[in-house]
Amino acid sequence: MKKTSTITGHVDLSIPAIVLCLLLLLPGCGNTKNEHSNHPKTLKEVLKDKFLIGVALNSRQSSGNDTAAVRIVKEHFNDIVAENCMKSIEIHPEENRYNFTQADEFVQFGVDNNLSITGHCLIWHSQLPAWFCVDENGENVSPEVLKERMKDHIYTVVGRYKGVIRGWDVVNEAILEDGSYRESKFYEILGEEFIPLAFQYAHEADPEAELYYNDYNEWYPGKRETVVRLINTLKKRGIRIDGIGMQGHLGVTNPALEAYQETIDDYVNAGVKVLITELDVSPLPEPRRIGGANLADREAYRKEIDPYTDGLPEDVAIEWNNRMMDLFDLFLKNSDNILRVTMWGVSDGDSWKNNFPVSGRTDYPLLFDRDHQPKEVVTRLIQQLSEY
Ligand code: 9MR
Repeated sequence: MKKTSTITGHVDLSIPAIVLCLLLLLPGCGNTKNEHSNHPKTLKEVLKDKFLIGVALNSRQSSGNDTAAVRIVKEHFNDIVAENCMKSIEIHPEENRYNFTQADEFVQFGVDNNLSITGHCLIWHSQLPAWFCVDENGENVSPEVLKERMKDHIYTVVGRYKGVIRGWDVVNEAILEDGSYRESKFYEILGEEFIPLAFQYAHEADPEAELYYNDYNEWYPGKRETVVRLINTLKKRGIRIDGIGMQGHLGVTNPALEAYQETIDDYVNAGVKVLITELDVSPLPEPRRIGGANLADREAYRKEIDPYTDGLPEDVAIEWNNRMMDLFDLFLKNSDNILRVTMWGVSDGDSWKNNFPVSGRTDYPLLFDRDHQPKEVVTRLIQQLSEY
């Protein structure tokens, strides 16, 4: 766009110009020396030298229809991930049919708004289309066939967004809390080898893309030991892995921050970076204190475990804000080793937590409330980091 300029060579003190000059003399108005005028006001500004600050988008957001959420995304975040539309059931519903409509729209949203883009997720036992691991009789396919299918899926999806998507959750949630492998179809047919294969295919499809393993509840010692073993195996075999995604589906007291720190340390010592993914902190009672996101761990609705339908009492809101602040303090302390922190949704009304582990509750797990207003922790973070 061309800049407009005047070439008359004299200053024309018309009325608007005089008004402008007077305004410039008012304290804090256009005065570059004013000590507050240049202070950053958004999360992405204050965190820019620390780590990327990301958010998951649903398709109403990446299509631009949810304008209130889009305003927040553009203002505060610099990385996006698709909450659902890149999962295999959505993007590859039948063996010979891909559906890129929503994924393309999501990626375009990122490109148009100059955001870094995370791909989620390539190989996951859940939201997996029925055809993927079985033949026409419903029997498991052979290891060779499954390898071909995985390769085709990964080559096609990663290849389509090559050079545009910064990094991929290559494998999601393959390891259980006790450190054993989840008995998924992938594991049943290929054993542990399905994970190195998936990383290898993803690297072949886009050699520049960062590659991550993503899971929840990694502070369980058994689980993180197996994740560390996996990192070692990949590294020993020269297969690229950049980071471990630590899903943050947390409660206000569970888990302890020490366990979180130990997990970060273990991963960093194994030679990878950490990504805090899928962050949401629920202040609601945890019926069974299992934590995490295993979709099978559901609980029936009871009024007494849905106590805040009319809003969050002040003491609970204070506890929630303090917990989120403590978590961000921990992330900031580890910022040399953390590539990104991603919220799993824009505002409370969007969150999957309203339906997990109990359907139909009113939850408050995200940084922006149902009216799209920032919670106190957002203001505190911006203030604290601006003062450095
Ligand atoms: O937030 C997602 C929700 O809308 C879907 O219904 C659900 C279905 O599996 O997946 C949710 O996202 C999951 C993410 O992709 C992987 N980790 C756990 C997340 C919460 O279930």
